Amino acid sequence: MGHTSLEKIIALQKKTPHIRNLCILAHVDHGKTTLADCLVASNGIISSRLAGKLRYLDSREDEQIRGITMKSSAISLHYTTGGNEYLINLIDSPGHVDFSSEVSTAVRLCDGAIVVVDAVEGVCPQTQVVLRQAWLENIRPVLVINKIDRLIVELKLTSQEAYTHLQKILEQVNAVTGSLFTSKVLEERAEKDAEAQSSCTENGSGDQVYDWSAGLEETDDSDLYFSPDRGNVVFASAIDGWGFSIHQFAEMYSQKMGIRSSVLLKTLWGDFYLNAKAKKIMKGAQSKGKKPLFVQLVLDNIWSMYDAVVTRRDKEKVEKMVTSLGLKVMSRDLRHSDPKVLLSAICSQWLPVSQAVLSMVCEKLPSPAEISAERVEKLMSVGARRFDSLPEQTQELKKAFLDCSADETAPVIVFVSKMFAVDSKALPQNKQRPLTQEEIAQRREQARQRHAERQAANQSAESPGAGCIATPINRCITEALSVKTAVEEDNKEHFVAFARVYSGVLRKGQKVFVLGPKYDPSLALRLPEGCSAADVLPSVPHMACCTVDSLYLLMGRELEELDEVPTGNVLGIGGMEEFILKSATISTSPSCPPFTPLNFEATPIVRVAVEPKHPSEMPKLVRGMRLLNQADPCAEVLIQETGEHVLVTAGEVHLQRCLDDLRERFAKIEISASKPIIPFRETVIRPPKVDMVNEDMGKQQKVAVIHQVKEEQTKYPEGVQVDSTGLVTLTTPNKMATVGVRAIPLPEEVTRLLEDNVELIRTMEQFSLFAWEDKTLDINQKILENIQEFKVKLESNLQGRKWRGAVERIWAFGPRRCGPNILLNSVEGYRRPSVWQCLEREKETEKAEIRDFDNSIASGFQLATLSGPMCEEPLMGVCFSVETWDMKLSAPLAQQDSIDEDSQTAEPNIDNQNESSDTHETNASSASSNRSRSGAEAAGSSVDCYGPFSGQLIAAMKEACRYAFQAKPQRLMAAMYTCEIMATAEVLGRVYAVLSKREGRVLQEEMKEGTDMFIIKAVLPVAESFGFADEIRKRTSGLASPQLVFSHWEVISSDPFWVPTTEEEYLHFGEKADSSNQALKYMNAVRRRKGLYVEEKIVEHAEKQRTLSKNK
Ligand SMILES: Nc1nc2c(ncn2[C@@H]2O[C@H](COP(=O)(O)OP(=O)(O)OP(=O)(O)O)[C@@H](O)[C@H]2O)c(=O)[nH]1
Ligand SMILES: [Mg+2]
Repeated sequence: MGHTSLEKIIALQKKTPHIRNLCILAHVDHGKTTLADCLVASNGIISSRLAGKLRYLDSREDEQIRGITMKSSAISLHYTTGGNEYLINLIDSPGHVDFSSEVSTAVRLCDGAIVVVDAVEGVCPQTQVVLRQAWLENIRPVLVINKIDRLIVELKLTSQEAYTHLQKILEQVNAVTGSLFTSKVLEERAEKDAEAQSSCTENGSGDQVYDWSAGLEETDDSDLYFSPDRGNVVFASAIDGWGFSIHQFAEMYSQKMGIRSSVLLKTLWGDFYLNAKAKKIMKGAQSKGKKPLFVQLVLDNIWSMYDAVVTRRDKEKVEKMVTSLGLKVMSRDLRHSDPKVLLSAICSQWLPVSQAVLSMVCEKLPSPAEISAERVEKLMSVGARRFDSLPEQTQELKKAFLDCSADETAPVIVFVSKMFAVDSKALPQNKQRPLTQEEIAQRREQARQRHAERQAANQSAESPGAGCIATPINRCITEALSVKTAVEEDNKEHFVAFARVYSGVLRKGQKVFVLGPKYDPSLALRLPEGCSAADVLPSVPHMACCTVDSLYLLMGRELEELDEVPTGNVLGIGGMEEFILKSATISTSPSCPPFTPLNFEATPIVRVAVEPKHPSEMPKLVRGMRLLNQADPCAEVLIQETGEHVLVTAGEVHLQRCLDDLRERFAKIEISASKPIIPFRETVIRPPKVDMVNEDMGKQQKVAVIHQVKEEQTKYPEGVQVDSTGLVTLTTPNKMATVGVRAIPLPEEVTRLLEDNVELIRTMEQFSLFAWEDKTLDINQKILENIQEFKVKLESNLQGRKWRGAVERIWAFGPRRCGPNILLNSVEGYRRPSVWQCLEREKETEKAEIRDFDNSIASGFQLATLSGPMCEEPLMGVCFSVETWDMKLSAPLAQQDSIDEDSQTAEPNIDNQNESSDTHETNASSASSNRSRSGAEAAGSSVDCYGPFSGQLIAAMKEACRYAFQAKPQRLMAAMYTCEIMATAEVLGRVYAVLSKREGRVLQEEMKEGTDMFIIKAVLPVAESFGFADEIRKRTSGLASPQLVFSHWEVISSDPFWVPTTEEEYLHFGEKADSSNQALKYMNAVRRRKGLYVEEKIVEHAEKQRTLSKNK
């Protein structure tokens, strides 16, 4: 370790008001890790010469090779300012979109953030994302505008131009903050209004006062914005080691010019200039054409330094400047052939960036003790639960958070945001330390003894006697065995929990409760009062008791062992892998709630199937995948029904990293990964008005009508009736029930609404389940309002005769009970409880009659929406309307079967929803099999030859949905990425070429102000995206590098089942028309992958062969 000793850090850890927990956030490549290097170098952990080159916190090999950060890592630094000593727990985070989940895990543990912005690129998509994340977690940001050197060296701006440019960047950043702030104020306003209204109605006063100020005027937002005069902005060039805030210059010039520093502070940034004659600072530099103070006193100095050192290499001038600044530069640096070396030697002394950044951090960011009540409540109230609906003991813990006390009596509360794997060799316990004199003596003694023993053994072996020989051999074997286990131990991955203490002191050997994300604090009421983790307690779901094994101080690549960690610190905890999967809450109090889940911005979308090269190594792969799942906050591993092991990642780069990790760390075997499995969705659309050659349908003569009619006839098996409007009627095999279902495409906005409100739908579903069991779920008032709003929006988007009253009649959402498809109850005379039950405050007066087997219909719908008929991909944007449902049942059977069902279904459903995603694939089917099994048991003797009735109904409903779906024009939906590409004018053409080759669509192109860069916004199908970033980079010689973010699903306009029917189409596409149908290609690829039947046309004519080979 550097010059700050471990003891010093341990002492600092106890001074909570002097701790700063912060992370560095930015868009990719804006210089986070380089900046962190400079800060780390200020503590002597690395040499300041290497700062910026080493990228110390990028400790993984692939991070160094690729030059991007992939994992967030923490380091503790020591800094003294104004006579106070501070402990700074710094977390460097990745900027690449694929790793944005790592940002979420870092932000949760911090109280503040350094947001870095590249002075040339300005605010980029990830900059906005990280600002939002910081906002959502209620942590305070400060700004570092980095890479100012690029303005001088690359863009060759004058100091005046640079000033204008910097102003623009500040405006951009503040605009993002401003919009976050406005939306929050409006939200709060709406909340207040709602409260006021309800109290109004309670009081019974009829008068209403309308207030149309939005509340923005009253709320003070001035301290939110970044402004150099407020001291929350640093201008820097991390690579050259310099950085400053205007405070430093204000101090400097107040001594030199005799102007008060407080005056300078206010005027150094802004439209002020120095009137030399009057010796006054005046306003209106711009209108009078004068140099602003900032340019004259600050930027010009830096510009002339660069000019002398880098551009003109004027030795004399440099020496003059160095002496006038009172700096010392080694002659070795003065003579160095690379002017950058000299530059950074001078600048890092003159304006050390670490000084500027760390003093800003200590001054402007809050200490852990200053945690706000708002943030605490947010952390404590999970999901839809209201803070005041939490049990009393739990609410009392809010005080512990706010006190942030390290007292013996304070409860321990720790949050683990992720688990990371370390080599067992890297653990401090296993590190080789220099031996002390005593230890050396001890070892010598042991060796001597062993030698003596061996000699004695040899002697006895020489003397005859069978029994004696056995002993040394035995010992050999046991020794060999123990060596082997030691080697295995050595290779084992250890997991360290990345955590922070929010209250109390966490000690080694302490007994604590580990609470999983799904733990319910009200369960603690069942436990004896005042119990601790050391007691023998009944088992509670999602709660475990364990002993803290080891505690670590995180020092970048190194870990240092600690005995205790007081409140407010970031730490590592060892030995938790058995108890924690990805994140958890650790506490000494069982009534501690689990923290709210992290806000993940990335959607895992890229899936590959992996298998070992040698099939015998399967168990190793399985184990490796399990470890990978634990070590990565965002990766998902699952086993599909087909038995494939699937890995789901956020993007291509993330995928590569996961595969490397599997190969080299977790499974340590050769593995092969399939091509990425591209997800699709299936949907139906309204009949299109034009055909494939853009001719109006219906006007032309159908040529291949005979062809089609033949197909239509074979499409439906016996027992299925389809009428001309698409209503499908299907009867169960025992002829007891008949359902009539129609598929209707949902308007696009509705699909989007459903997608955006998954959480609300989940809450509603949970409420219904609770109601089913005659329990109530207390839902947060705000969430209720959101549900209400969601309902209103749905109603306004479902207009027209077809949708009359549809919102009230919604039966279920699917698949998995929260997906973007709707089951509609259009059965005449059937009233069932609405999905909007939670909104109806009073219990409905007229109790709805739930028919028997209501659930089977919904289950059939869930199954049908989970995998569609085109290629067994989930459905999206489809409404299934049940129009008839006739039952011919003997009463006893129905009763028996359905009672059993009621009691059975509730349980698996709750589990299904909350289960971590690795079981998702099989959820719906297992739920249904559960149900049919229960049906079988219950029906007992009355089972007919077709199996249990509920099962039959589920199957019939599922089939009916599938046929109804097929009766409409079907389409595939492709997942789309959005990307922003920054490129110079020269390479613009090539970027467009790559985009159009991959079926991308440009949405927008604009010039970035003040630069010669263009920003292109485009959408691109995920299916075409693999290798896209690489291709763009190659074609533009690395000038443009796009980042792909999943954005939405889009209907592929071509019909996969299309065959040419009109003469025009024949002319255009030929009889087979298999050349142009992209949707068909996608569909068949998926079917082939899933081992489904693929209908392929046989080559009939020899001449067609030619086209085929050309296509290859
Ligand atoms: N010209 C210039 N280049 C810089 C500066 N700071 C960083 N760089 C360069 O920018 C590139 C990216 O720097 P990193 O520190 O790895 O960026 P990062 O933000 O950590 O990137 P990710 O972790 O991948 O998001 C490197 O090549 C650095 O040398 C700077 O002040 N000026
Ligand atoms: Mg980095």
